[in-house]
Amino acid sequence: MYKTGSMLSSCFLVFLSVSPVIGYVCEKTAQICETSLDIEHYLTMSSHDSLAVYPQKGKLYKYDVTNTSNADPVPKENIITGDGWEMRRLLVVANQSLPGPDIIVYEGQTVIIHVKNHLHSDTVTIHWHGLHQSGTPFMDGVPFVSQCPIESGQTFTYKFKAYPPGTFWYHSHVGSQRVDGLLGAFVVRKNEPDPLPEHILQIQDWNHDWDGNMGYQLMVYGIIENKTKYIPSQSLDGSFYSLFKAQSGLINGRGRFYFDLERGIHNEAPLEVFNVKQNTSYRFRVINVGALFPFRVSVDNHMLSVIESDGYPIRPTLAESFVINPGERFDFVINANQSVGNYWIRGKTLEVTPRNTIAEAILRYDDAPDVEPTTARKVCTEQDKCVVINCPFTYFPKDEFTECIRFDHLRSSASNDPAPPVVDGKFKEYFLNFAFPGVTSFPSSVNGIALEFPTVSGVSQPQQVTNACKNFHCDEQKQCKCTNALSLDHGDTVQMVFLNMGVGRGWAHPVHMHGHSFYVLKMGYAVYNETTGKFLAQNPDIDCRGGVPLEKSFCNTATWANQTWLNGNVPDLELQNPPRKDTLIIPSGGYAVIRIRADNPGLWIMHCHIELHAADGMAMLLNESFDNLPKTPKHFPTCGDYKIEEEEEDAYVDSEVDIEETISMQRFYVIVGVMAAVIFLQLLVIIGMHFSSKRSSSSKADITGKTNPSFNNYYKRTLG
Ligand SMILES: [Cu+2]
Repeated sequence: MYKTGSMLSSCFLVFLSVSPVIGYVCEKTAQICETSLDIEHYLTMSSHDSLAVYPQKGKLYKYDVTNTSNADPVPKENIITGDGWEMRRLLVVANQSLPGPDIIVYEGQTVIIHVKNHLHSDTVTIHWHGLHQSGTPFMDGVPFVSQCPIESGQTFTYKFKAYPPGTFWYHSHVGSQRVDGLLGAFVVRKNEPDPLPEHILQIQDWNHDWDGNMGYQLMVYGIIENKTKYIPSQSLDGSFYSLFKAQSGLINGRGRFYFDLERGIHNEAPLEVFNVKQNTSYRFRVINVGALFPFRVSVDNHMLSVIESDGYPIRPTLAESFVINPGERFDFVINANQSVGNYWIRGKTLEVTPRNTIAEAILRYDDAPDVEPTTARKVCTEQDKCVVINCPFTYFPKDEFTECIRFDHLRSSASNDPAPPVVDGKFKEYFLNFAFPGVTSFPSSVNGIALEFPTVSGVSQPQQVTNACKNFHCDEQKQCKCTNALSLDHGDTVQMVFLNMGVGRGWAHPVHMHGHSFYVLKMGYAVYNETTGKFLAQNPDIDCRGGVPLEKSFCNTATWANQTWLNGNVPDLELQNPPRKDTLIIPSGGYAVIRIRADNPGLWIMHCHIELHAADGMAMLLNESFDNLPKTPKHFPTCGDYKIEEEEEDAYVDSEVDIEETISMQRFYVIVGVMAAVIFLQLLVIIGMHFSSKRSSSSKADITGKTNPSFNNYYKRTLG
């Protein structure tokens, strides 16, 4: 059914050395890389052969095995374990695996991926997170923005250029379907000689009971368990996490459920193992594919040299650990310079109360025994402090002897990639507040506006987009729900100030922009207590306005407190070596100044990458260079609402009359026909009687009438 043949022969499928997933690696010299993703429902802790399995001592056994000492374990490669919870959970996955197959291609190749929706009842789309889709905005995989959703049974073929090089991933962009497991790594390798050997590490929070839709409903209506309301946990700085309840953490789809984290009692589910050779350096490509929680990632006994984020290089920075938020990627290098053995790879959320969640995997040196590590995490002391990259706040509590290198402290290592400059008449600045402003209700929004998605493919059916915000009265202290789009003119330098301020702050948001990797010029953080690290006040650089005191302001129409900072005159902008990102954490009470050059015509969504916030409306569209939109491919699918308008209703009623008339005419003809038939039969009877009276004097041949002109004439007169 798919065009495989010569295309696929230029590529090959491999078992990646560490991953249980069959991945796709395109041959370096190929121009076209073609593969497919089959989207299906699937269950954790089961396979077609074993039906259901349970974990014990890092192995899996078929459900009916009662004595594991004389039974063969079930190979874990074919089983999505999640956290090993035996009650199976419904997933939506690609190619029956979690994460889905790694897709690895080289810079500049043309990628063709056939996505077939085998789900019985849900639509899908696949977004290629971090790829710019220059010239192909209709391949960005966002339902009702870049395409119509792929319906059950349909196949949609994505085709785009692999650019830029770096660590990316793919995931569903439909509702909160990503939480159900439809995700995987997408790596664009550089065409460079002798790259380091590499591993892909996908980390995520995990709830073994709920699918994405259930999680969303519980966010809206509250999580009540055992007649007790679930209280969101808090970060070190006092900001809150949302209502996705993580029971466990996974690395490459594997984790274990801790019955008692303090005492280390868990369900013995198998973990992911990364194999390394002693005295060799490895590149780890780390992706947070989770729903909500940031993870602090470390490797026991090994320092990490962080070299890249979101596909763009940063000056190598040594650290004990780094923090990675949903949607972000960090690449680090480690040198396997310790004694041969097993070492814990740890991911830990930044929750302080009332719980925290850990993800674990094993770094195993060649020739080390197949046992679990017994290593311990680095102890941070006054003399030997731990350094953490990408803190979403400024200080750890003083007694933790841990120092932050925030993202705004990092610099690009690219030699010639300065920020787009301010050009007279071609510079625009926007203040965008990602928050939950409100008095009685607190919708996820940007500047108080929750995004209402179009009901058509926005990029290819732009004239049919209704509910544009210009038809609504959105304002300083109001909430709105509409199709919120910011129009960007071609070639402009666009400076955006992402905020997390006003009455709706209190939760940090990882903001993701499609179609671009923006330049991070400056970040402003909240004011904190330097000893405890706790939040004191929001950053004073921003004037939230709104005509009300700050503690009541929705911060929907913010500006610089110092008006001389307008027109690109913000002090201390890093213009020469700004690092680039497509996903950046905006801490509660803080801001980030970013720039893009509007050189990629398209309709791009920009949203919080916390799944439930995005699904609830914390998103907006960038309508970039509308006049220069690339032409959509021939026969590109269209979709939309169907509503009966007033005139059409009349037409519908008229057509009903027509139908009735048609029916009555048909009845008339039937009645006439029946009457004619009756008359004809009566005539036949009369003629029959006439002929039978003559039969004695004429031949049999006359019965046909052929030789009897009087019969023929009579016949003609009657029915002619
Ligand atoms: Cu958010």
